[in-house]
Amino acid sequence: MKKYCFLLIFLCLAGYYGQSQDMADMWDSTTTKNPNKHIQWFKDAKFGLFIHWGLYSKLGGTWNGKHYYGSGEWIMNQAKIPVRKYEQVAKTFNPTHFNADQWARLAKEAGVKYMVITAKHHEGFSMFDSKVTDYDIVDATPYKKDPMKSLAAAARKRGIQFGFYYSQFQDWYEPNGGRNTWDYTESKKDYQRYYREKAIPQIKELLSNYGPLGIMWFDTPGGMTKDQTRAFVNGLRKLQPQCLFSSRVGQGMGDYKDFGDSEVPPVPMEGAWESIYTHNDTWGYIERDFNFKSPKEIIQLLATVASRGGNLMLNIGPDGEGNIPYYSAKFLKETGDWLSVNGKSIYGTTAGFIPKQPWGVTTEKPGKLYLQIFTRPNNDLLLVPGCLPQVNKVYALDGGQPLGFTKKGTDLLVDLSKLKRTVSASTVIVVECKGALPAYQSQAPVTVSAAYDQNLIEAAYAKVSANAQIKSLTYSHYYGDWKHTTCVTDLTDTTDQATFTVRFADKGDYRLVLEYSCGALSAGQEGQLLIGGKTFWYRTLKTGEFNRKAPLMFIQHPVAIYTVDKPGVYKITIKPATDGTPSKPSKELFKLKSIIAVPI
Ligand code: FHN
Repeated sequence: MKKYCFLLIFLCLAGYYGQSQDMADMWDSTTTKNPNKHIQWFKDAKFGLFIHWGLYSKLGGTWNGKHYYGSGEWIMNQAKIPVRKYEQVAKTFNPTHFNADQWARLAKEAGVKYMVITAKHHEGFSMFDSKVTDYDIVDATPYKKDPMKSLAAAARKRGIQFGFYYSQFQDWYEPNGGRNTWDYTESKKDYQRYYREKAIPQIKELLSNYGPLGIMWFDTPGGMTKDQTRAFVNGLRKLQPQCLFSSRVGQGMGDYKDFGDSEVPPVPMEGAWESIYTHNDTWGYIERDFNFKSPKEIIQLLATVASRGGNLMLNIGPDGEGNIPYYSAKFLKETGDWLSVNGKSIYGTTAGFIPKQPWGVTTEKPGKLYLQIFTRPNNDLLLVPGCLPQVNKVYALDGGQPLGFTKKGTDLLVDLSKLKRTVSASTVIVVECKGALPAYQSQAPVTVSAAYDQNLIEAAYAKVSANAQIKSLTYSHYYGDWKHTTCVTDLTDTTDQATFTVRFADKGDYRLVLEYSCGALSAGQEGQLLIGGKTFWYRTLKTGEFNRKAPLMFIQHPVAIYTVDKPGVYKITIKPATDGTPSKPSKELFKLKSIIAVPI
């Protein structure tokens, strides 16, 4: 039953994921029905470490004195550096500070269960000892050693699955590799020759010389038909049948789905999948990028991804000397400290059956529901909606403090007053039950309560009508640091509506704030918010245009104060106030990210 609920959600989101995003979209949903028999370790792992390390790490985002912003590993492409100049960087690449043991120890302390490192990124340089080319770390640099050998061994020694990232199509060094248009003419390239002469032999080396690999992490597929991709996959699989292939091998193949960079599905998703984020805004090292996610952000992201059934692989970018950025090491260790106490609520769990609540998210194991509390309720009474089977015991995971609870209808109310007020990114409460937990409650109303400073009613929970859609919008702040925000779009005519089913748990007055993005053409239009038979009017405010290559700005626009006389389930509808006319067609009202309900 549970399985079908997930499938239903998956199908509902088909439009959401149907648009062209990163290559990650090409994952075959049949994999969920016919999974690779070696997938279980991956599904249980939940937390992985991604490492981008190459010649670009030496450049750190600067070429010829000019600073480049965005993703450091793209500097060759951004600055259109000719191959013959770029290859000179290898002569200065001497990462004497690299210490495989230190890196693996950090990974262990961070609590990751797998590690994936760039063997060859789009720049074309091999960070391993390759007999296929001399453009590799052993032959072309003063370092002359193969760091991948020692890293694979050090990771394995600590029980961490080891894997390689390999850019199988984009190779800006090779005349026949994909996407170097500044040195070579794309139309003259023979991609098959590139696959035959470099990519396939090198991937074979990786699969043959580094022991049992957990993952081959492909990226940005291209230049192969579906049949060619199948032959490519089948040929490589023979070398290490247990090694999982990521969905970015392309053409709907792969053993698990990778979402776009920095993307999490807004609700649980069936099958094995992974969200990939980088610690700051770049994948490869940039010396000017200090936007490191705090331990709190990492932990809450990890718990959120786990609550939807997936893994988080978090990237770090060591520099050209082999140093891991100070804040990456520090914040990863702090994440590991939290995991060492609360790991049971993450590793080996599946998605929680309760949708996101104002206090946080849930994960589960048979007979156990883990409440990940990001925000403690002001009244210390935690409302857990959703028809739990017989509850035997409720306690804090850290320290085991038993907590009082009562059942009220289909709700469980947990008394947190005995719980010490400690600072934690997520305080985990365990609810032990007798019997199976229910299936994911996709139809449950969004909870709003006066016990929180604010309550988010997110676009993903809308029911849309007519032409309105729920879409994941992809954009970037710097070059390549993709962001994704789920919004209701195409609210153009009065029949295009977004309706949210909301349960107000407490009576009182609530300020309703619309969080939206609005371009110049949409600004100044009138919209309505309908609730409990009342209509509230507003005029949209300009924030800026939606453009994949620029930040998508959102405004928080208070539009109503509504008095909830009686706790219960209410509908909130957002729609344009008027239809267009043939002479003055209406425009999309805005791109709605959320309604924020603020108790006043
Ligand atoms: O273009 C690459 C990018 O440099 C980085 O490696 C990311 C990581 O997922 N993958 C590609 C873009 O999706």
